Amino acid sequence: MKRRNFLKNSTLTTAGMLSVPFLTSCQENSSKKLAGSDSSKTIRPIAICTWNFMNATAKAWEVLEKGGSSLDAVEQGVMVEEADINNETVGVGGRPDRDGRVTLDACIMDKDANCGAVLCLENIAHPISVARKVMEETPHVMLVGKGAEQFAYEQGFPKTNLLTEKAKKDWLEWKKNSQYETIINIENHDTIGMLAIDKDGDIAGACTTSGMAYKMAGRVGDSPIIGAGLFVDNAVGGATATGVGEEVVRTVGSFLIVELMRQGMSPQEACEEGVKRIMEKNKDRKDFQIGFIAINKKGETGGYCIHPGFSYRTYSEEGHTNNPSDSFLKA
Ligand code: SD4
Repeated sequence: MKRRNFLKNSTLTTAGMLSVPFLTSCQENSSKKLAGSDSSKTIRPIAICTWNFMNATAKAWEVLEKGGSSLDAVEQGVMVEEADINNETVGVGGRPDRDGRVTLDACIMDKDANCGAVLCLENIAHPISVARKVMEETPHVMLVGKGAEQFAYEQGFPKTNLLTEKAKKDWLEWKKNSQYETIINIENHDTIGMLAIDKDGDIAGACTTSGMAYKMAGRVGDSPIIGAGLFVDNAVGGATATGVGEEVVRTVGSFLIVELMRQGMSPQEACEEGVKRIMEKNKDRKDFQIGFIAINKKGETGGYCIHPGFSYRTYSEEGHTNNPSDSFLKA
C-alpha cells in the first residue's frame, strides 16, 4: 500500500490541528531583509541549500524552471552532491566510520507532510532516492541499516562501493592517531540540506549526509531525523541544518525554526533564535559548528551559524547567489 494513501487522512488532520492563528504574521514581522531578496515581493520558484553547492541548486532550478515540483527539485538537486566523490560528507566519497564503513543518512519531506528517511544505509549511492521510496512506497517513515539496504535492492537500486581510494587513505591515516574531533568549517560540514518552492507555491525539503567522519559504528546524527535535520510545513516554510547533529537533535532545530516562523519571525530571525537556543545549552563549549537555513512561504530566506564561515546558496529567477551567513560568534 502506498504510504501517501495510507496516511492521507491522518496527515490532513494533523495539518489542520497545527495550523492557524499566527499564520499571517509571518510576513508582517519580517524585519530583516537579506542580501538579494526584496521582502515586499514573493520570490518563487526558488531553491536554497546549505553551503555553496552551486551545481546542486542549478540542478534544482532546472527542475523548477520547467515547472517541476519542489519535491523533484530537492531530490535531484541533492543527488548532485551524493554523486560527487569530492564531497567527503555526502554519498559516494563520504568519509567512513571508524571501522572503515561508509554509512549514509537522508530524509525528504513534501508539501503534504509526507516524509521518508534512511539511516545508516550502506552500499547505495543515492540515499535520498531511497528515502523518497520509503515515503512513497511503504507505510513507514524510517528504515535503518540492513533493512534499508534490502529495501533499496528491492526497489532496483544498484549495489555501489561508496569508499573511494582517497577516503580509504585518509581513514587509514586517521587511524594512526584516532582523534575523534571536528574541525570547524573544514571537516564534517558539507552536508547538503535543500529547500525549494515550486511554481504552485508548494515547499519540499531534502537532507543527505555521510555524517560525522570516523563516527562510532551505528552513529546517526540529525540529518535523517524529521524535525531535527529537516522540517517542512507547507503553510509556513521549511528549515534544514548542517553541523554537529547531536546538538541539533537536542533542540529539534529545524522544527523549532519552522514553528518560530509560524509565530511571526522572518526566516533570518528564526535561524538566529535556533542557534541561540543551542548556545544556551552549550555555554562553555564553542568548538563546534552548526548552520541553519530557512525559507518562508513568500520565498524569503535566512541563514545563521555559530562560527563565521557558513554560507548558503540561493537560486531563483533573480539569479543565483552565495549568501555568507552571519554568525553567533563573530570573527
Ligand atoms: C551529522 N549534521 O551527521 C551531520 C553532519 C554534517 O556536514 O552536517 N556534516 O551530524
